[in-house]
Amino acid sequence: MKSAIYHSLTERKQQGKKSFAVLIDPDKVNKTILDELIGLAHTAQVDYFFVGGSLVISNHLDECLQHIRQHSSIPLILFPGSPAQVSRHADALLYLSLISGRNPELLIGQHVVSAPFVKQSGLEIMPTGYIVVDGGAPTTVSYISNASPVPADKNEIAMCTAMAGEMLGMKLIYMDAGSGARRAITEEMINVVARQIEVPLIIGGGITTPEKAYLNCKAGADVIVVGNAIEKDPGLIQEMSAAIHSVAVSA
Ligand code: 1GP
Repeated sequence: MKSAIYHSLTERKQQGKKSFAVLIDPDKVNKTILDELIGLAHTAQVDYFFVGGSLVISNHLDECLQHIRQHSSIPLILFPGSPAQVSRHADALLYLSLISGRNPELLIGQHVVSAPFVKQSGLEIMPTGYIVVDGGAPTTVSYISNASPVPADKNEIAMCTAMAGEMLGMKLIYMDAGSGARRAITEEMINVVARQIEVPLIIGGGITTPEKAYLNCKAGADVIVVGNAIEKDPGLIQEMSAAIHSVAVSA
């Protein structure tokens, strides 16, 4: 089993370093936009690209991954909305189980159906407990998953879900308010969860400012994922990256 990317995540965590992942939705980019993002991401020392979306409508996924691969050395991690979004052109796969929901298909059903295909992909597989938190508006992920998110103020539910996920063997916990969430996850919730788990904690959904990214890292996030805000203003990559990486320096 490959483990290089997971090793880099845990090593960064052990060293007190925070990581920045830029989320790329293949439906929303073309080669010109990708080139701009890649250039900015390299200058800003972005740690990871996450690629995927709740719905990938176009068939650009392979093309998008191959283009990034040709022009960038930043690790490419798939963040799939469905098993159809597994491609051997990435480095690793967030192997998501929606542990905040009670939809058996997204807990284990789709995994069973796609297991041989996922294994054959040769990707590094990173078992990830995926916790969707209410972000103040129905997001694509909450609709598609047909599962209720954790209420935004129920820190203990998030904490117990993350603890159970870790004890079940998940190697990462990803708490997500959903793409374009009106309200990002609170620092209080991040802090309560981070104190109870040892595996890296990924936080995303509705993070639009470097200040919020910084506060999330201070609260215990290990990886910050930003998609929408960067689609709107790619120039944010530099400021976000500086804010996230500054936490490690001062930690
Ligand atoms: C969504 O966590 C990601 O699944 C990123 O969300 O697009 O709101 O940054 P945004």
